Amino acid sequence: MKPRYLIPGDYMADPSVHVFNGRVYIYPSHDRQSEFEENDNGDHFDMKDYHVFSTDDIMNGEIVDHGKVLDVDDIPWAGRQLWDCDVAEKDGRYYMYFPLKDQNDIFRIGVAVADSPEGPFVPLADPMHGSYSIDPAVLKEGDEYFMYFGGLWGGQLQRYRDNKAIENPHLMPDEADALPSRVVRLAPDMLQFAEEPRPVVVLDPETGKSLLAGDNERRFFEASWVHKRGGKYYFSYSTGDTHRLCYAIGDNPYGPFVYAGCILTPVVGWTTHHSIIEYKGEWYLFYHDCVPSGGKTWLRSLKVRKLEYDESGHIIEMSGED
Ligand code: FUB
Repeated sequence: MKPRYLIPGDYMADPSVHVFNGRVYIYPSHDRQSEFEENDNGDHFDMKDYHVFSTDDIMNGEIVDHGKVLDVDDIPWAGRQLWDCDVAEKDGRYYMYFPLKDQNDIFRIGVAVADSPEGPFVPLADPMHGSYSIDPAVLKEGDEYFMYFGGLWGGQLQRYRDNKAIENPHLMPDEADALPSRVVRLAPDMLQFAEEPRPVVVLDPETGKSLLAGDNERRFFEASWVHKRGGKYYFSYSTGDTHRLCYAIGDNPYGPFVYAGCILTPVVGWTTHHSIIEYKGEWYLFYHDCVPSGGKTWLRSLKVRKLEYDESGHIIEMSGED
């Protein structure tokens, strides 16, 4: 079955997708034409609001737009750039986690709360204490919730070591361990971290050691997502400057995860970003590309396709050119 463009009338990216109350809810970034030139800092991703979409038939059904659910102008601590968000449900309330630069141009992660998966979401007055960088993705595991986050370059992860800002932000040398994504358990009120974030280590299956910073074809760059299948945890992510979606498999939400392969080869456009869900017995990959905008990397369009596993539980690699 061919991939489907989900929202042909607008530019949406970075889909975080969940099933709430039997229905599929899509929480994307909302791309727009920016006055900023394209640069390595990502200034051209100058998004200002979020919409929520839903459906009960992923490949063929109507995609309902529930409208604008959060605007940067309503966030008290806002500077600029609403990047990839995610939403988690607990006890009938819905918590949207969003990365946004504060008034010092530093990415923090904020929370906004709603009584329905359709929003609208009301933001808290301050970002989450101890939060940094971008791309929050939340895994619900029984009564506990784990947030994965982080992104290199414009996502500012290289500014931090051991959860503290360093004086001279820098990437690691090629022969050092790759800078990892982070994982943190959320507090029972869902509004703060319950602990210090920990590194999400991706191991090389050959050496049993961390992937190296110079292993650009396989190491983490941004766009964390975790799904569970057959008792295993699949940590998937973008390799950034090599434009691949890759994954690694672990036995618990904290990892470590063992590198397992490529999910999607490069799409048209610089960024690649996704989520994976099971719905009505089938698995789906939600992602984006820039074909409809003629390759403008800041004007991305949402896509979905079916995802399959082989008998050993490995994801069958797909082409981003399809
Ligand atoms: O949409 C802005 C940024 O681009 C996201 O936060 C990254 O994951 C990349 O997709």
